[in-house]
Parts: sequence; structure tokens; C-alpha cells
Amino acid sequence: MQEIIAQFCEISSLPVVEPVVTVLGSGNINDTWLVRTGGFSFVLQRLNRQVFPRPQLVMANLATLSSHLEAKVNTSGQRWENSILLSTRAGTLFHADSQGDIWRAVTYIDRTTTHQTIATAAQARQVGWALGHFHLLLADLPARNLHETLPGFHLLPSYLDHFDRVRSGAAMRSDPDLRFCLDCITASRVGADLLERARYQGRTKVQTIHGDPKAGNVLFDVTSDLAVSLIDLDTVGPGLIHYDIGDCLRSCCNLSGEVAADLSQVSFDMDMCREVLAGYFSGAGNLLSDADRGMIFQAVRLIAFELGLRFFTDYLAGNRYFKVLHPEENLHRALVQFRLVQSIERQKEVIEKISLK
Ligand code: GN1
Ligand code: MG
Repeated sequence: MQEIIAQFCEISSLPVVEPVVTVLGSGNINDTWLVRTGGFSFVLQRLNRQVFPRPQLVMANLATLSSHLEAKVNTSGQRWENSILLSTRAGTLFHADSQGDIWRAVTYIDRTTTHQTIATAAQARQVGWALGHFHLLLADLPARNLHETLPGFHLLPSYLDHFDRVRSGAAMRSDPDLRFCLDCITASRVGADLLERARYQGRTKVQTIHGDPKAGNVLFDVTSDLAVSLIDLDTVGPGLIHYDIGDCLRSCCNLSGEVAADLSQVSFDMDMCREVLAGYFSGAGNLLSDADRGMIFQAVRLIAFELGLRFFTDYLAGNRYFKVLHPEENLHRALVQFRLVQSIERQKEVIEKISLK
């Protein structure tokens, strides 16, 4: 580790290295550490090469995004800091070690913490605001300036094709949990191409989005509990703004979290939904048209379904994509998302109503 750290800074005293899970929560893809050395702190990450087979594109995007964000003056009225890429001492965007692993450093935003699940209305409003504010910051960064690092990342029809292929090759035991997932997929795949159709028909346009704005990717100030930053920027790139709004809602309004201990408690909380949307609208200004707002219900339904499908497919394929602590974890994660989809569908009218002005 010392050798890696020395690529990014001069080591004067022995660095203190902590896994970031203890400080800023956890991620399902990359490995992350907080490094403190000689009064300087930064976040060190090893990129998951299986998920990101072309890390150069991820790093090029991060560099483009960093310079875009660094040029912005904060006029938001609250503390706001961006996660910025730090180059190596040799001036490169990342360090490749002898095993071909890719390491990179980003700024550590101090006096902050994360909430993996949202506990208060004020936090929900702040997450919504942070996403809206972030979209406003990205509004003048043309999507064509960024690479698509994960082609088809939020293309639900492609995930369904992939699921169908994996399923046909998987030995399926008879089990009520598997049955439940299969039934949900059959029911919810109806209309799964709704956002893609809107895109092809020109009813929604591709722009620069975050790609993964779940609650745990928002940094909160430890004292004020106000949002300070949106982190985890590997998936920033061309996409539909609805993917982000849907992902943020499915994450914030699921109060039992992605690994809910009691499946019967999983539901989509409408009070939090109101707060997230109010925060989003205040942060994003006039970014959304009325037609965009009209698609918010479908966005959250489809993104929760997409995530459930991705977890379930990965479970059937032998847990190759998402990190797991035990072999049934992706199945459990899928059950949570599919229950959430059912709860979202039951509240269609209310979600549609509060999405509009
Ligand atoms: C993954 O790494 P992490 O935990 O921020 C995933 C997201 C999922 C999320 C669910 C590149 O993000 O799409 O929504 O897990 N990221 C990638 O927790 O697949
Ligand atoms: Mg991520």
C-alpha cells in the first residue's frame, strides 16, 4: 500500500489508511480507503476492472468532469464541495500497478458523513436538492464530451435480454423466493422500454447525468446535516435525467435500505418522496419540463425494477458483478427491490400527482 500511496504524495510520516466503509459508508463495486499522511488526506480507490473494462475512459471522464466542476463558483447559499481527481506525482490520471490494477485518488471532503438510509424529512429534501444542484452544474457540460464508460448501463431492455439468456442456462431450483422474483419480472417487464421509446421519439434527451445518485453517495456536513457533495462519479456520462431521478427516489424512499432485514417492511415512503422531489425541484430550477415531470413515476418504477433485475441476474450467474458477503446476498437484494417495485406501483396515482406542479 505504501508504494501505491507514494505514487500520489510524498510520504513524510507513516500514512494512516482506513477502509472507507468506516468513514463514508460502503460501495458495491470499487475498493476504497481514506489515506491520511503528514496533514494531507485523500481518498484512494482501486477500480473494479471487471465492471469497468476500459478504465482509461472512466479516468478521462473524471478529468473532464473535475475541470468542469472546479471552474464553478459556489452560489448555492450552502457549503458545496466537489470530489476532484488528484493526479499522480508523475502527472498521470491514475497509477497502474504491476498486476495491472488501476489506482486513483480523489479529494477527501472533510467534516462529512454519509447516510446509507435516509432517516429524516430534512435529509430527504437535502438529497433531492443535491441531485438537482448537481444536474444544474452539469447542464453546460455537453454529454458528447464524455465517454460512455458502461455502454447500456441503464438500458432496461438490454438487461432483460441478458436475464433471459442467463435464465435459460441456469439450473433453477423450485423455491418461493425464486418464484416471486420470476413472477415480478414477468409482471413488470411490460412497458420496460418506456424511457427508451421516449428517447427515440425525442420526448426526452440525452444529457450529462450522475448515473448512481443513491442516498449513500451524498456527503452530509457532520454539524449541519446539510448536503455538501455528490460523490462516486465513475458513472457520470451521457444518459437520461430520469435515470438519476428514479435512482435517487428508489434509494431514498426505501427506508429499510437495500439489505432490509425484514422483507415485509420494505415499502416506498411517500412522505420522503415528496421531500426528495421538493428538494430536487428547488435545486434544479427550470431544468425539467412538464413532460419530464410526467415521466417521474415510470422512472422510479423502472429503475427499481432494473436494479432488482440486475441483482437477480447476477445471483443466477454466480455473483460475478456485485460484491457479496454470502452467496444469497444478491437474491436478497433482488427481493428487496422487487417488493419496492410493487409498493411503487400501488402508489402510482399519488406519485404522478406530486410529480406535477
Ligand atoms: C452499485 O458501487 P456502488 O455501490 O456505488 C452500482 C449501481 C447500483 C448500486 C446499488 C457501476 O453502485 O448501479 O445502483 O450499486 N454501480 C455500478 O447499491 O454498477
Ligand atoms: Mg458507484
